[in-house]
Amino acid sequence: MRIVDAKVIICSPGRNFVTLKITTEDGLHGLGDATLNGRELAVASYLSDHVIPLLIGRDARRIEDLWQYLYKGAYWRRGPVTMASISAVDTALWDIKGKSLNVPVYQLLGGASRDAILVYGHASGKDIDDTVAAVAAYAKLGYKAIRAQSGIPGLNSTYGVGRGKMFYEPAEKDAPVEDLWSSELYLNFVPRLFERLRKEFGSDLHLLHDAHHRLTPIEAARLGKELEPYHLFWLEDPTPAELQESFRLIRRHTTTPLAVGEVFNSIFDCQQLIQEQLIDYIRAAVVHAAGISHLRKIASLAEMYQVRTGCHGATDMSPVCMAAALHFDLSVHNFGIQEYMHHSAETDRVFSHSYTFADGMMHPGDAPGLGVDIDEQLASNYPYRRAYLPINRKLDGTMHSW
Ligand code: EZ4
Ligand code: CO
Repeated sequence: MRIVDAKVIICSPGRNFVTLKITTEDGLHGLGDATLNGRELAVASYLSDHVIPLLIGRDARRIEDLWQYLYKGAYWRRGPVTMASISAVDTALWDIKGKSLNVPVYQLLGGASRDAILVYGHASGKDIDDTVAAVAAYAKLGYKAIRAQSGIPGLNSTYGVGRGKMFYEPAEKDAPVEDLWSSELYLNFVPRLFERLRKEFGSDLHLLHDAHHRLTPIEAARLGKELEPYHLFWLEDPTPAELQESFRLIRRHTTTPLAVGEVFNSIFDCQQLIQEQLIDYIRAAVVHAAGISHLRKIASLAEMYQVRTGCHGATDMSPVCMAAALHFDLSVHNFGIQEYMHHSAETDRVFSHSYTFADGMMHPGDAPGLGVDIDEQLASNYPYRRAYLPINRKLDGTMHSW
């Protein structure tokens, strides 16, 4: 089953997406997401200029061999641009394999390990009252797990406080927005938010929070400790994870479960975190961690150490990535939770999909392959628009992690 065509489709139905479409001599096609938020065209070029010429004429059935060919064959290993490109190829080939055998991808991955997939939604507000109302709205929609982020008095804008109703979209046109940050104000505020949320919603609702890489290890330890009475499902990205051993310090001080890994692109980024049991959930995503094939290897390592999966699923993971994630989530034994942020109506029109949401749970559907397609004609009405993620500065102007 030879690959006869491959092309990159760049579109912006509300936000930018980079999609790889691979076609075989049998007339089947498969899709892979290659979106790297704020750096989309670098991946598109890597695919068009370097990867696609290598794909034409190859056997689409040899998924693992093609993965290794693109990984080992580049000599320059890893990095978000390379790994997002490999992911797009890998995901598209799983899609094709499913279609050629007439089964949904999860059946190729060992079949369903559960009936449905627990997902969490994103509630945010400008202050505590607003955030309480947003959490209530999500609970009313049936969500059993909700991430809560709130504006902080004294800071003009805060990570995770959305503009849309059902999603949070940080990328802005033309130039990066500049946020202001104070760990002191944040640390004094967040425990009060969760004290109130537990008071309002009781103990059964799963509550999550994202610190978005902003704290030092000892600050993160303090936050984890002070949040213990409110039993978070997880505290996400408490400190940047380039230094994996820094999580030892956090771990020594708190039993609040930790989730890390949305910016990871390989198993080597989380090897120490998993093997030393420094985290509870690994957040690597299909699109950024080199596809379904590589993410399954990460999950297998994690399974040995009782670390569960919690894939990144913000709006910059396209519906193609979302579908791939749901097939992965349904099949893998040590699944924990899946992030789910609604896409805009325009995005859903461009990318039709078979996955569904009901009562706080999702299912990828039983269409052959991934169960997602792209309307290229419609997509062409939404040309690429340059957009950047925000940057973050401390109150004295020092650059800080966003
Ligand atoms: O900042 O997807 O948990 N979700 C997140 C997201 C990320 C964006 C980056 O592209 O942290 O909001
Ligand atoms: Co996050």
